[in-house]
Amino acid sequence: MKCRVCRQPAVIDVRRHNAGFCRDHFLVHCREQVRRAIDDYDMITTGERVLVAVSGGKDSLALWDILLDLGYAADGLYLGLGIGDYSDESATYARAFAAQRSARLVEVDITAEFGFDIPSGARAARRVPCSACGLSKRHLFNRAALDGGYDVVATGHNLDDEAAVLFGNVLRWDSAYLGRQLPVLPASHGFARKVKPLVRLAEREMAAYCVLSGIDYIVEECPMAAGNKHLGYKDALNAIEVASPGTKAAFYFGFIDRVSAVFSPVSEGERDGLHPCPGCASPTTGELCAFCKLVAKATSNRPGPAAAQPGQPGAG
Ligand code: Q46
Ligand code: ZN
Ligand code: ZN
Repeated sequence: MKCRVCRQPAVIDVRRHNAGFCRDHFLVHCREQVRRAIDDYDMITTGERVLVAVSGGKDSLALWDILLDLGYAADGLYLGLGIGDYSDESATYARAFAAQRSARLVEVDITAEFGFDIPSGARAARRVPCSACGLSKRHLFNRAALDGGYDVVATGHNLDDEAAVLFGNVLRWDSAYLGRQLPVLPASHGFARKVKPLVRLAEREMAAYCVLSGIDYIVEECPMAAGNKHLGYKDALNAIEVASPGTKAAFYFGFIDRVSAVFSPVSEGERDGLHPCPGCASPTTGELCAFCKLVAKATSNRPGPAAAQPGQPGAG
């Protein structure tokens, strides 16, 4: 197979585009897909400050790299989740990338700042780890963006991630989630704007992007991911995609462009009942926000007053 652009030998084929690319034109293709996603959905305006949620994995590091190449003022935010060796190792990749690109990496360590780690916090709160982790990440990314004066939080969700989440939400007809499943969530009521600039790129393309541009990333999956429903949805969609390339993109973009508006009033209604959490001032519909409840449960049996006080290294 030859490169679609220069006719030199291709190093990768992208079946849903029915195209091969040489190294250089593949990197251009990835940047172009991100630029188009940003333009099509009005994700980021020139001059805005972007906070990239960085995990040390291929998607978030590729996203950060591309945003910097496109000229955006993009800092990274790494959350130390306390998931054993996986967290220690993923942090080293995030730091190494930041150093290599002379970019600014903000770090928040959940154990040091809030007195619990995700595995033990999830057990104490009787939640599955990914649920405790997901709500913590959403809360802390939002907090860091608002406190740091960033205009927008960018996450590395790719086409495979978004199609799998959509598939799960459609299987359950979860209308509130369907209303929120957009490539851009505008800022409102104490929420920073959230954008997903990788929605036009598949997981395999992000791995190839990192390999071809010399970005080292953590290859191991998070050990807590085993049994995660989304992995099953991804496998199911991959089987369909092999037989019929382009189906995943048609499924996701068909929903975004033609169906999602039907569901948005449901989630807009959800935002109406919001008020500031008495614990942390984040918007919530409950007495305390989900993160403050998690912190309270996760630290309720810990001795000493340091557990829930932010900014005390070594607490917990
Ligand atoms: S980090 Fe957290 Fe993921 Fe690990 S515990 Fe689950 S949500 S799998 S992206
Ligand atoms: Zn080429
Ligand atoms: Zn709170």
